[in-house]
Amino acid sequence: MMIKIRDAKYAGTVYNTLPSLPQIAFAGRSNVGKSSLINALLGRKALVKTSKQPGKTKNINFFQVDIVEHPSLYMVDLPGYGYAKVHRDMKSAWDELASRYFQGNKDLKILMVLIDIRRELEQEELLVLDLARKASIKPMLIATKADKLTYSGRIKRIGEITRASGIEPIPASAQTKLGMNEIWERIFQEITA
Ligand SMILES: Nc1nc2c(ncn2[C@@H]2O[C@H](COP(=O)(O)OP(=O)(O)OP(=O)(O)O)[C@@H](O)[C@H]2O)c(=O)[nH]1
Ligand SMILES: [Mg+2]
Repeated sequence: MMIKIRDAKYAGTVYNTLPSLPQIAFAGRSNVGKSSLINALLGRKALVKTSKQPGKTKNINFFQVDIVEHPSLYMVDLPGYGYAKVHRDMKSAWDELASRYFQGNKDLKILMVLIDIRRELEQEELLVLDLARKASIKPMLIATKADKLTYSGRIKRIGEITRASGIEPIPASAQTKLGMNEIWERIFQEITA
C-alpha cells in the first residue's frame, strides 16, 4: 500500500473543539514507543515529542493527518500508564481521562494498544483492552521495538502475546519501519468499513 502524507500537524488536545474526523488512538505504558510509532507511521522525525524519560506525554494530543487519495484522520497520542515512579493516584487519573475520552466517542475507530515485544502482558494492558471493549472500540495490539529481537525471537513472542491476550499483535519497529505498511492497511480497513 502506497501512503503519501500530504500534511501532518498538531491539532490540539481533547479539550479543544475539533472538526469531526476518524480517530486512531495509541495507548501503552510509558516508554513503550507510542510517540515514536506515530512519527514512524507519518514518516516524520519529531512531529510528536519522544523521550528516554518515561512520562513525557501527559495530555491527549491530536495530530491531524491529511493523506493523498485517502480520508483525513487524527492520530491521538495518549499519555503513558504504568510508570512505576508515578504515584498510584495517577493510575486512576489515567483510567478516568481515557474512559471519558472513549465514552460515546463515535469517531474513535481503533485503539492501538502497544506492548514492548520483549515484555509480558500485565494487568495494565488487559485493563486497557477491557476498557476499549466496554466502550465498543476496536482494539489492536502492536508489539513495539521488534528490532530488539531476531526473526525467530519475534515469532515466539507473537505466539505468546496472542495466547495471553486473544489478539494477534502486529510486530513493529519505529527504527526499521517494520510493520508500518500492515498498520496502515488495518487503519484503512477499519475507517472505510
Ligand atoms: N529500538 C527501538 N527503540 C524505540 C522504538 N520505539 C521507541 N523507541 C525508544 O523508546 C523510547 C521511548 O519512546 P517514546 O516514543 O517516547 O515512548 P512513549 O510511549 O511515547 O512514552 P511516554 O510519552 O513517556 O508515554 C525512546 O528512547 C525511543 O527512541 C523502536 O521501535 N525500537
Ligand atoms: Mg509519548
